[in-house]
Order: sequence, then C-alpha cells, then structure tokens
Amino acid sequence: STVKSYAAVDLGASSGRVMVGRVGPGSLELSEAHRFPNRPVRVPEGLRWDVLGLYRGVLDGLRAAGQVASVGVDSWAVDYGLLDADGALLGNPVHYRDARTEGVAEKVWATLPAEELYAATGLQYAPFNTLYQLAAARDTAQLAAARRLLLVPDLLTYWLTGELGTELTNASTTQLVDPRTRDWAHGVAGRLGIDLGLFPPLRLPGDPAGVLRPEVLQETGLTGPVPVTAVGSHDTASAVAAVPATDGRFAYICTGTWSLAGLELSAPVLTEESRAANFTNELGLDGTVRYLRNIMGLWLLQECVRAWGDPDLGELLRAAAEVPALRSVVDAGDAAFLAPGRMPERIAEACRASGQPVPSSPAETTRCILDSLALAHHAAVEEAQRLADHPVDVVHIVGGGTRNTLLCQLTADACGLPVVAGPTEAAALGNVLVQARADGLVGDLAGMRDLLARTQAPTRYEPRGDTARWRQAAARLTGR
Ligand code: ADP
Ligand code: LRH
Repeated sequence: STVKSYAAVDLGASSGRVMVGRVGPGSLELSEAHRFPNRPVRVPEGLRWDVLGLYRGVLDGLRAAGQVASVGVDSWAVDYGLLDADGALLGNPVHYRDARTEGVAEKVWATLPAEELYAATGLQYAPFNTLYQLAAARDTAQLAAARRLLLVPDLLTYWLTGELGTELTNASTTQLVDPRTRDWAHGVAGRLGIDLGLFPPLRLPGDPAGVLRPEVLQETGLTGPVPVTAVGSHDTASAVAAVPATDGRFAYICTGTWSLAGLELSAPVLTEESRAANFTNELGLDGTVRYLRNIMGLWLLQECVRAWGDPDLGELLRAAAEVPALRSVVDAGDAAFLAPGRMPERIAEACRASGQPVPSSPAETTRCILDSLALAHHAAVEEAQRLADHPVDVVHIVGGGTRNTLLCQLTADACGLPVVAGPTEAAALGNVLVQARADGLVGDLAGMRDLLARTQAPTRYEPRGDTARWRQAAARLTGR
C-alpha cells in the first residue's frame, strides 16, 4: 500500500514549524522536521515580523523534511506584506500587535457604521483586522508604492513558487470578504477607498499554488517538480479542520498564543446580538463557517513567563495547580491585554480594579491566568451555542494548549462538559490532510476527521462538578 509524505509549514505567533505528515490508507503520522522561534522585532517605526528569518526557517525545514509529494503553508491571520511593481517586498510586515491601529476603528465607523460592517462581513471587531490596518496605512509612502498585497502565507507561497494568489480562509480574516457569497465585499472596500485590486485572485484550499522554484529546490536539496498546494492557510482554519469530532454537536477551542473558541456552522450568524457579543464568522473548508470568539489565550502566560526571565513552564504549572482555585480572575477577552509588555503588573492591576485579591507570586498569577482562560472558554462556548442555536455535547481542545493539562481540566470544569484534548499540532495536520485530499488520498471533511479520530489518540477530561463556583467567579467580572 502507498504511503505519501507531505510537508506542512505552520507559522504560529510564537513559533514556526515544518512538519511531515505520512498519509496512507487508514494511516496518518506526523513528525517534526524543524521548529524555530518566531520573535517579532521592535524598530523605530513599530513592531515588525522577522519575515526573512521565518522564510529561512521554512527553507531549513524543507531541507530537513526531505523529499515530499507536496508542500502547504499556513500561518496566523490578518497580516500581510506589500510588493512593489517589481514584485519585491516593501518593508517588513507589520505585527498585528503594533500600535498603529489605535483609534482607527472609530474613524472607519464614521464612514461605515460598525453595524453595517458586521452585517456585510460578519467579522468581530478586532483593532488588527486587515481592514483597519489598511485604513491606518492609508497615507503611507509604502502603500502608495504597493502594487500587490499578500497575506503572510500567500507571501511565503509566492517566495517558494513565484505564483500569486489569495487563499480564501485567510482572506476571510481581512474583513473584506462577504461570508454569504464567500467572495470579496466590494461595497465595503469601495466605501472605505480600499483597492481590492491589490489582492491577487482568490484560491481555495486544495487548489494548486505552483511548484517550488529551481532556486528553492537547490537550497533545500529536493528534487522537482514539488507542487505547493493551497491549504486552509489561516492556521485556525487548518486547526479546526483537524478537530477529531465524530458528529456535528461539538464546540472547539484552538489554544496557542490565542484561544479561538466556538462552533463550526454551515452559514454565518450576522445578527446584531452576535455583533454585540463579538463573535466572528471566518470561512473554513468546504463551505463551513468558523463562528468563534478570540480570547487572549496563552499569550497572557507567554508574556508573564518572558517578564519572569523564562522559568521552567512545567514547574510553574505544577505550582499553579497547588494554588487555591478562582481566587481572582480577569477578563481574558479584554483587548487591554493585546499589546506586549508588563503583563504580570497589568494582570495585578485588573485584579485590584475589580476588588479581588492581587496575585503576588508567579504561581498565583499563572493560576489567575488559567482560571480566567477557562472562564472565558466557557463563556464563548455557551454564548456561541445560544446565538447560533447549535447545542453541543463535547468541547474539543486542539493546539499547543493541549499540553497544559491543568488548563484542559479547568476548561472541562468551567464548561461542565467533557473535554477531548488533541491533536496538539492540529494546524499542521489540517494542512497535511488538505494536501493529501488534493492528491486523492482522503475524502471529505468528515473523512479527514474520521482518519484523525482513529489515528491521533486524544485525552479526555471529565468535568469535576462545582459549576456554581465558576458561575460566581464569572459574576465578579460582569458585576452581576
Ligand atoms: P502558536 O501556534 O500560537 O505559536 P502553539 O499552538 O505552539 O502556539 O502553543 C504554544 C503554547 O503552548 C505556549 O505558549 C505554551 O503555553 C503551551 N505549551 C507548549 N509546550 C507546553 C508544555 N510542555 N506544557 C504546557 N504548555 C505548553
Ligand atoms: C491564531 C490567529 C487567530 C487570529 C490571530 C491574529 O494564530 O490566526 O485566528 O485571530 O492569529
């Protein structure tokens, strides 16, 4: 029987990796070829991605991966690089945590009210949606010189193949796509003076995206032709595709730098109530909609760990498990935590401001973060079910946060539902499976999930009761 290898390039906000998936009839194995840190750089003009360093990591990873049937690229959403008339990159892509979008949304809404924008695009308000980034860049020399705009995975795909395209799942995070037609929102772009001509034509997960350029083959030691396949290039689209659900009654939480918590739907929810609850409608594989809320996620912990001089994470989590539960909680959905820096102090300030005990040790702060994340996970899972009228029996957790067993257990406790945790490298697996599908090796989304459920043994966490305590803690935040 034939087993084929596929390389998944998966760039998260905290690390990039090149993973190799081996897919055969009824079999699926994933291994890591190369992992490299993703460290943004602050320069005088602001916070930037080190996109050349990332591309270096991709090339090293492809060399380590060895010969593969194809390559796919996914990354975090919303950010982009601009190309000049010669096809050269103009500057370093701006980080979505950069301050340039402060106060921009209000100006956009003066032209196009937030209600209309939501009805047309279904995207939750986040200051970093590409639409606001483009509004912030409006009068810059760089944008004036730009002939093309490529979202980060499309930029790397372009460097690998020389071919231009805009992959749909990630395009849906720009706030310039209509989730009903799954095509550009021309009316929105027109009213805001955004030139959609900057975006190369849309392509869908599974579409061909060229072959590795001769120079790339030479540098990676691969033998051509090696096709590149468009995948769900938004990492969250790939991760949700790899949720090993066995029926439709599930919620998911993609945990990494962010927690993305919600439901997979067949149509967007564009009601005013949904907008007020800040739920987003991003586009997924095969006509699906990712109806979810962004929660600050393990970013809160990453930033604290950085501030504490990188103590051992395992020891910190063991100590946090010994701290009494729910002493203090913060709103883990609050955009006040978006920017980098001073995170332990900002968390302490939020506890003080809401009249709760102020965590005083790294273990206590860590416990506060994990309790707060579990609380926010529950709120998102519960509200999504209500707003979409779509009940669930189980919560799937995928991504790096599945390694945090305390977070998984607390999430089960807060939700009062069983949690099924895994796979950890969900985005890479979703990336691999879309390539294998384009190659005819696996079937539809249900077939992909069936293969995952049979091959990637997850861990199950049962809720430990005591949901009343979680409700009381939630009330401390809402003041109700
Ligand atoms: P991203 O793709 O956004 O860069 P990941 O999915 O790689 O993020 O998840 C990274 C997070 O996973 C880290 O911030 C950390 O909190 C958590 N994590 C990674 N390894 C471990 C571990 N061994 N134990 C507990 N948590 C871990
Ligand atoms: C997670 C993610 C998330 C976006 C954020 C910018 O990596 O793609 O889905 O909201 O980054």
